[in-house]
Amino acid sequence: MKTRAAVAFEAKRPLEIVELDLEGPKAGEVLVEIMATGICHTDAYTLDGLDSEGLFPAVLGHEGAGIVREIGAGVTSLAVGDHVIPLYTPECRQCKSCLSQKTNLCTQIRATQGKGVMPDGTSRFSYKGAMLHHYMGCSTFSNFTVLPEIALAKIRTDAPFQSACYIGCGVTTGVGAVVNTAKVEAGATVIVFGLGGIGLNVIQGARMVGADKIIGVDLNDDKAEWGRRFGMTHFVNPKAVEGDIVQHLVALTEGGADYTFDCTGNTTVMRQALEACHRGWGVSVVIGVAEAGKEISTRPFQLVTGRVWKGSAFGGARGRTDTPKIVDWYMNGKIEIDPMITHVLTLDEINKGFDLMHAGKSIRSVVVF
Ligand code: NAD
Ligand code: AHE
Ligand code: ZN
Repeated sequence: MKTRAAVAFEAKRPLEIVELDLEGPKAGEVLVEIMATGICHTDAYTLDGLDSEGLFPAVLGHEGAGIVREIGAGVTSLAVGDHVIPLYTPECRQCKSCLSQKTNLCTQIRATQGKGVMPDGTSRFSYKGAMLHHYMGCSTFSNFTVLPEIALAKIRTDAPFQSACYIGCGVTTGVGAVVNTAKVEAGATVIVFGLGGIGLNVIQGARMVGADKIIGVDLNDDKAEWGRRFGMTHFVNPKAVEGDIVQHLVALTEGGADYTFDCTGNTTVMRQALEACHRGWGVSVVIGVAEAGKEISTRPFQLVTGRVWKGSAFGGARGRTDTPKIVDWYMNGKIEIDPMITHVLTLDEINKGFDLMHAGKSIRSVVVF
């Protein structure tokens, strides 16, 4: 079949809207009509050539919601007409990782996902006879896409696609990092570095679990109002701090935070986030994705004295199990999504979404097909 899609033909070049060829689903696969897709900073990072796994040409996009239009042989858990969220972190419920119950990082199809192909090693996308790569196993910047059954979460049909798509990455990543990874408790002190599409969801997650002090840190003063809107109690712009930012935050939290979260992808900030944790028990969670070649460092003494450095992918959420529950949280008013969707675009306007993100003028841009 044919499908309209935004294609990244090369790094650092705007996406091109073209009509592609899409092969139908093979055994264990599902054809999905994408109804809406968010633009996450990770898409921009890959398009900018900063991802060590980045492949071109590719159909990017990993934050979508849509409808099952066709199922391949052997698919049993989904039917035509089901509403779904594509999962870049699938859940096979059979691999060592899934069975361990210690991680959400299913390993069943991770190798082929990283190579930009389906589990059988081939791509379903082509343009003028040449193969295009899938991206993060999702490729939601295409009106139609094919995914493995284990990489789709079935969700309730009354959830609007325009909001539900954000649960496919940003919302789950931020709220999940609080609930699943850090397990923040009521009364805790939390610092969030980077108040974008992910950081604001960490803030609302911290509010949801009853954190007392929620400090937001961002270089962009415009983000202060955004943070307050979702539960932030204090705002710090490092540019306005005289002296050392870590000392400033440690003083503000009377010895350091119980939990800190990096939502910037900047390795210097990741170190600051660790060092702003309380001696003896503070936990710092790395959410931000750093560019290829970057490394983190700190004095080992920071860890010897009880601070803990952790990472979180997709908020520690088990895709097929947890994502439908987060949709319920949204539908029941436990979490907010709509105010964070600052821009709704057509597929033809998708590059504008990247420009708005780089200019710090959007929280989430969503493309509606
Ligand atoms: P975004 O562009 O919407 O927000 C980033 C925010 O960080 C902006 O407000 C920016 O002003 C701020 N910032 C940048 N540099 C800063 C600095 N030095 N100090 C303080 N603030 C700074 O991006 P996003 O969509 O929220 O994504 C944030 C990060 O999370 C990215 O690195 C993205 O790749 C990553 N991410 C990770 C996961 C995961 O599963 N681990 C999931 C989604 C996104
Ligand atoms: N491919 C990169 C790493 C990119 C990365 O860390 N991705 C996150 C999700 S970001 C979503 O916006 C993730 O889930 N990582 C776990 C995984 O298995 O990819 C690199 O450095 O090679
Ligand atoms: Zn993302």
